[in-house]
Amino acid sequence: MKKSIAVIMILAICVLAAGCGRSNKAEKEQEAVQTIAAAEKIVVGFSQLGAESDWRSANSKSMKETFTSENGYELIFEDGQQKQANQIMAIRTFIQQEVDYIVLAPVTETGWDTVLQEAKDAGIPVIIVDRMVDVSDDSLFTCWVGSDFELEGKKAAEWLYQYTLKEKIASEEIHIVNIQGTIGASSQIGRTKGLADAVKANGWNLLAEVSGDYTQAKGREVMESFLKQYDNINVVYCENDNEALGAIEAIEAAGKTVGSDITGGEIMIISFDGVNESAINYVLEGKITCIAECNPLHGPRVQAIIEALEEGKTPDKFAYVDEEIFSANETVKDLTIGDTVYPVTILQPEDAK
Ligand code: GZL
Repeated sequence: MKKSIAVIMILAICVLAAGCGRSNKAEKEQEAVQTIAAAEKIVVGFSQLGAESDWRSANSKSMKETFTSENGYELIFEDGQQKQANQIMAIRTFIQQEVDYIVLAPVTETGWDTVLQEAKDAGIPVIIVDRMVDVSDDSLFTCWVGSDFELEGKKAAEWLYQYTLKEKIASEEIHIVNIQGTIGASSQIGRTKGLADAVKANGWNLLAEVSGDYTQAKGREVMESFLKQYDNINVVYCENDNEALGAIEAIEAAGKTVGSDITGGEIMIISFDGVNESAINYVLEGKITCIAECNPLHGPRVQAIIEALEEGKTPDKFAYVDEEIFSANETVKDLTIGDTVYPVTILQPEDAK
């Protein structure tokens, strides 16, 4: 609730209470106390894009655990079910409710200008979390916090390149398929570009790219289709762990083996996120060769932005999250991308979930 309205309500209740009988006065004063309590809460309207993956569930959990009443917030959580129209409707509802802040986890990058302009006209700051929005005017949102998805893709592709060097696998022997994320999502755009640039630079054979929409079911379906079309796949680049789990189901159902022994006929699985417990265990078992981390715990990061704004400070417009790359295969110890060296985190048996 907007504090200004709450203050007026409190004053009105106190005036009314003064003119009432004893019992009624107590009720009015209790009402004033409740109104004060409500007035002190910072109301956050959060438009979450969906519940398509373990990453998304962890992201929602982080937001709900952060924006609690005990922490001084009232969280209004709306699940967009992976549809932009639902998210736009949620934002318009938040505007009507006069929330103090709008947080948006956008399903795709485009199509937000109009509704973000409405939020700006209503004087409500908008914080973008996770994926990016592609708008004509950056003043339509206050801040963004999330991952460098192209860097995630570069890390995954560079791990594969370093592996081929150390194992003396010729570039022309790499036959790769990409199970993409939701088309138009920043995470899909960045991870797909990271691979595409490496394919071009290294001369790998990219057989096909199809969206698995970040779900396990679609990931399995896409992999089944790839296996019917191609008999020489030896690397599967999955743009999240849920797709990787689906791909592994399809590969094993086809009587093939996943692993890092490409020249021995195994199919290598490369993935993103590192949230799904089965995926972490698969890394330890060697079924998934490496995972580029994508950290979902944005609740405290968004809270820090809101607290800064409440104090009249100007937080950074863009805040990128530091992330690792995980493997149990010790062939590649670190990656150099640009001027930065990224150590590979080698998972140990005690990391099992
Ligand atoms: C990445 C996020 C992606 C995850 C998927 O920040 O947008 O969406 O990689 C999730 O698991 O569905």
